[in-house]
Amino acid sequence: MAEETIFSKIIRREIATELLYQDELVTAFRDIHPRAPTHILIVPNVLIPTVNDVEPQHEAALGRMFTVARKLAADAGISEKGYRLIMNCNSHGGQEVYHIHMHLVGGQPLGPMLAR
Ligand code: DGP
Repeated sequence: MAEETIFSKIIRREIATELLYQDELVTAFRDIHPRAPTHILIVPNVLIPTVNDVEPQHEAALGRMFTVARKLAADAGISEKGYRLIMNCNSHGGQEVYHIHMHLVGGQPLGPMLAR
C-alpha cells in the first residue's frame, strides 16, 4: 500500500488550498513554488505514486488530466502562445511528491525543454 502524500489531503480538502478544478477523477491546484506565471498541478484523485505504477484501470483519470489541462490553459489565457506539460518520475526525473501529477506551466517563453 503506497504512502499518502500531502496531495491526498488537498484532494480530500483537509488542508486549505484553492482548487482550480475537481471532479470524480482529478483535482487541480496551483503549485506552491511556481516556476512560471502559470504553474498548475493536475493530479488523479486516486494515489498512483509514480508513472511506473500506472495500470490500465487508470487510463480514464490519466486521459482526464489532459482534457483538464486543456481547459485550465484556456482559462489562464495561455493556449494560443503555448505551454508545457511535465510529469517527473523518480529521482532522475526530479520527482519530489510521490503522487503522480502533471505540471501545467506557461505564461512566458519556457526555453529549451532540458538544460544543457
Ligand atoms: P515534482 O518535482 O514533479 O514531484 O513536483 C512537486 C511539486 O509539488 C513542486 O513543484 C512543489 C509542489 N508542492 C509540494 N508540496 C505542495 C503543497 O503542499 N501544495 C502545493 N500547492 N504544491 C506543493
